[in-house]
Amino acid sequence: MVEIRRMGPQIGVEVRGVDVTTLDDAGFAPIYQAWLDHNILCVRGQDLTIPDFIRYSERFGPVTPHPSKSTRHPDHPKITMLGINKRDADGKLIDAIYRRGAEGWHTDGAYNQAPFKATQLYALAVPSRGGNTLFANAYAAYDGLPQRLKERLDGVVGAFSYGGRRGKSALLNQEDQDWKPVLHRIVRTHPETGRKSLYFDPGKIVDFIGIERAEGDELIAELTQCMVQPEAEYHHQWEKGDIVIWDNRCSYHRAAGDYPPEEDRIHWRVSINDFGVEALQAAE
Ligand SMILES: O=C(O)CCC(=O)C(=O)O
Ligand SMILES: [Fe+2]
Repeated sequence: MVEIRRMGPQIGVEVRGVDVTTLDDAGFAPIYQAWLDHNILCVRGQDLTIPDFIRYSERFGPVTPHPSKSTRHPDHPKITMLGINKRDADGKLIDAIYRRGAEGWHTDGAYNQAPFKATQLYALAVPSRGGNTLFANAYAAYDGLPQRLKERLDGVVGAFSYGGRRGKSALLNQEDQDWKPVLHRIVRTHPETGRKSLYFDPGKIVDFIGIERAEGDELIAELTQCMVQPEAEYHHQWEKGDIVIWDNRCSYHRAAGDYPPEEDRIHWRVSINDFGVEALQAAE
């Protein structure tokens, strides 16, 4: 029996009682719709091989390799490994791996001309405590903006890059550090739901086009405050065998980054694009 149950009050839905490896189109349709309606979807209790996980992920859109080459699976470049090789040769914890995604609220792929539609993780090992992924609803962030900001942001375009204002990123190879910023509207309309969201990422924004740096700094601080609205959060506590997909067009997320470092927290991760050649080219 398939069970679909809401998780957070404004975000998140859980599905139990399916095996994603045998799901037909009629079985997949309500799952996809539940994901569109609730931004974040968890399917519990799956036992997958890498090809199973890629095949299921590709029902949502084309999967492309992540720009961080050093964390790709050596035999399956479409798979990024999270939580693997987190110590250097001297046994010292590598923060860029251990705390990946924990620097702050963000949306994945804002540095691409065609940002990732979705990101999906499959949990292989879960720590005894901590290690949650936190999610927030970006429709609620837009709805909660003061009217003054809604008017100010109307038509405003931001320039985003991998390292944002910091420039460099520890997860990129040397040859990939020189990232050319791309432009996105700060208020975006979701192509499938038609709803407006606040499209923002404080770690990847470089500038707002036509706005001075100092004024841009103030706007960044103000928008950062608006990203997570009361009641619009959901914290996912992982179970082994969970698949979680989030919609980068209408949600933000961050890793809690707080699990005991001597324990394993391991996921396979894929980046999922919108259909179309442009998206594929932009992600390469
Ligand atoms: O590990 C997590 O909980 C999320 C990491 C993250 O931000 C990502 O995979 O995009
Ligand atoms: Fe992320």
